[in-house]
Amino acid sequence: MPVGTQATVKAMTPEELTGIGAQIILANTYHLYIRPGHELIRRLGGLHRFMHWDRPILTDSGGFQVFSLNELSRITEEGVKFQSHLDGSYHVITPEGAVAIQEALGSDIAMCFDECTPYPATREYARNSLERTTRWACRCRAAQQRHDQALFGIVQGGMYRDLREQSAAELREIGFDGYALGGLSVGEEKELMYEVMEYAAPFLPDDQPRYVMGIGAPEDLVEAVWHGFDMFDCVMPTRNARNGMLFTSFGRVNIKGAAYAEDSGPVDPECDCYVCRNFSRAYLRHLYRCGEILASRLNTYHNLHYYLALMGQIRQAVAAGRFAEFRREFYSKRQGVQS
Ligand code: PRF
Ligand code: ZN
Repeated sequence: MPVGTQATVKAMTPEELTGIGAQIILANTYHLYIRPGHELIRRLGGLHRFMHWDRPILTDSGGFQVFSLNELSRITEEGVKFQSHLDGSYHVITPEGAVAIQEALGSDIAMCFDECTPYPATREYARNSLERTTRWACRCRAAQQRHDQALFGIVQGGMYRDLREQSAAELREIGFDGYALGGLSVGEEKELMYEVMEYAAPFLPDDQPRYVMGIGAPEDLVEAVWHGFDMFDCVMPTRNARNGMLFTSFGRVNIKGAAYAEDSGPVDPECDCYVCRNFSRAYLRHLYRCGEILASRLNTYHNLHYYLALMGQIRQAVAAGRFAEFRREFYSKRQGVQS
């Protein structure tokens, strides 16, 4: 899912997104609640109409964003109290409030309001935080009024296997339309993140969507699918694009580099996107160095195309029963290059 935090996937029009095969995007409850306000979006016909996107939208519930954007947020059993990062005004988001906001936005998939356990966390901290997340999940389920919106539960429990198992079991008991792993990619080593994905996937139903929140690099998506996950979101393709970092089939390219000053080749010779068919590395480097708007547009277009094409190839490989082979090839191509 390309990330469209503020009701826009930065630098991309909806037509460009559908043109490269985006099936669903993610938007953020927290940001849209603060500005322009969920009631305004509801009055204007909901988020799909507001942003002119007619495919599915998943909204994250806001808990994670409150913490990552507000040093002064306070968590209580009731919910999270925080000051707006825009004007300093005080707000409270509760599980009921997070569901009501997501219903006003009219997203297709809403996420439960959770507490993202930081890393590292003691067992006791992680247990309290997961148990609160379960109570909040229960309140989210009870607060749902629209039944045309899916609601996903979020597994917490830090890096503790038994706590992840407890969290998943409690959420399954409540019953959700899909299940996410939260609390990953919070500063832990990649190997540890892969280990948690490996042991936690079997705790979740295999006939419902399994979603890892906030990942990742291309290799993280390959590993997550390998362990049984279906859905991901990450700002990496879009944010890195705006910083001049491009993803290719043989690793990462930093387009700022002097080595590309007179490079007439495409960013990725294996990519058939609009950017790679029409523009050279030298030109993209020039646009970036001049701070031109088109640099962000073209870099984002290529990176999202790369991610969506990668997921398309993964789906095909899985369907054909050759994903193990695909995974081996994926790594062998990237050998010896910066990844
Ligand atoms: N919870 C929610 N959103 C998230 C996360 C989480 O734990 C993460 C974890 N990195 C990303 N986005 N609600
Ligand atoms: Zn390309």
